[in-house]
Amino acid sequence: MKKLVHTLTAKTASSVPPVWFMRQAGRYLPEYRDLRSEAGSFLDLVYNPDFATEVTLQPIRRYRMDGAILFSDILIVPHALGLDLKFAAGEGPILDTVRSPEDFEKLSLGKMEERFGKIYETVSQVSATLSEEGFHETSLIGFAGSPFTVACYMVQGHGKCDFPAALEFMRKDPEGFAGLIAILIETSLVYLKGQIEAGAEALQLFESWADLLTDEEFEDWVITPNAAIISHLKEFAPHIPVIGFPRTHREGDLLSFSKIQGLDGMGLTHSVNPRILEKLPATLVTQGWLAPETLLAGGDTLEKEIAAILDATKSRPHIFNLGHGVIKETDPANVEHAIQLIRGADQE
Ligand code: 1CP
Repeated sequence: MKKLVHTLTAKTASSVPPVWFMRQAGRYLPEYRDLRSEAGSFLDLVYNPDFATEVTLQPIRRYRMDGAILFSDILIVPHALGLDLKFAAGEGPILDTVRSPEDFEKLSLGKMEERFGKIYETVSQVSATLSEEGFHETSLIGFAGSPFTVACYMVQGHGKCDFPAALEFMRKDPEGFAGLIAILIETSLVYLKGQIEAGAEALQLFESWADLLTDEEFEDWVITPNAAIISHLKEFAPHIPVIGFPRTHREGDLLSFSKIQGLDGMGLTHSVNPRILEKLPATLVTQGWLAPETLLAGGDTLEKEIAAILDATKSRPHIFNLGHGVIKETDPANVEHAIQLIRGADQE
C-alpha cells in the first residue's frame, strides 16, 4: 500500500506514520555529489531525465522513504518563463530580475514546453522505475514553489536575504505585483497539471518565505494564490492530494491557511508550537516538524525529539518530515537512524 497517499486521502492516523524528508536528495549524500559533478551543473542535472531520475531515487534506494520527491527546483518555473538562471557553486541561485510591470516583457512562453517537458520526462521515468524496482510502497510527490515565494526570487534575483526588493515592489505597486502573481499562478498550474499527467501521485506547494509578510499581506499574497492553485487542481484531478507548506511559525496565519478549500495536508516548520495541533481540523493531515539541526546533531536529542513528535501526533493523520530541508553536513547515518526510530514502533 502507498501509505503516504493513503494517509493524505483517507486522513486517518496510523501507528507508524509515513515518512519522507524535504531535501532528502542533495548534497549530504555522496552519491548525489558524484552525479552532480558528472552532470557539470545543477541545471544540467535537473534537465537530464536520466540523472534527475537517479537522484530522485537515491534516498529511496538507501532508506525506502514513503515519498519520493521529484528532483527539480522551484526556480524551474521562472527559468521556463525565459529568465536566465545560474546556480553558482556555494552561492545559491542567481536569476535575472523582474522589478516592475515593464520587466514582464522579459517573460515569454517560448522555452516553456521544452523545459517543462524534461521535468515531465523525469516524473514518468521515476514513476516507471519505482514499479520496476519494486518500490510499490513509495508515492511520487511532484511540487512547485508557491507564487509569492517564487516571486521573491524573481524580483530579488537571488536568495540569502529577506528579499527587500520583492517586498518593496509588492508594497509600492501591489497591482503590478498582483500581475506577477497571476502569471505565476497560471504557469504553476500548467507545470503541476503536467506533473500529474506524467505520474505524480501527490503534490506539495512550497511557500518558503511566508513569514516575511504581515497577517494582512499573508491573506492577499499567500492564502489567495495558494487557494486559487488548489481549487484549479482539485477541478482538474480531484483524486490527487495537495500538501501546502507555509513556512511560518505564526499560529493565526497557519490556522487561516489550514482552512483553504481542498487542502489535504499542511507542512509545519520546526518553530511551530505543537499546541497548534489541538486547533487544526482532525481531517487535515499535518506534516513535519523535526528540526533539521536535530537530525544533524543525531544522538540522544534526535531520539528524544522523534519520540516527542510521534507521541504528539499519534492520534491524528500525520506525515513525518523535517521542518525544513536536510542540512548538507548531515551524516547519512543519522537519516537512517531517524527512519529506523520512526518505523521502530511497527515492530513492537
Ligand atoms: O547541488 C547543489 O548545489 C544544489 C542544491 C539544491 C538542491 C539539492 C538546490 C538549489 N535545489 C535542490 C533541489 C530541490 N529544491 C528540491 C528537490 C530535492 C529534494 O527535496 O529532495 C526541492 C523540492 C527544492 C525546493 C526549493 N528550492 C525551495 C523550497 C524549499 C525550501 O528549501 O525552502 C527553495 C526556496 C529553493 C531555492 C533554492 N534552490 C537551491 C538553493 C540553494 C535554494 C535556496 C536559495 C536561498 O534562498 O538561499
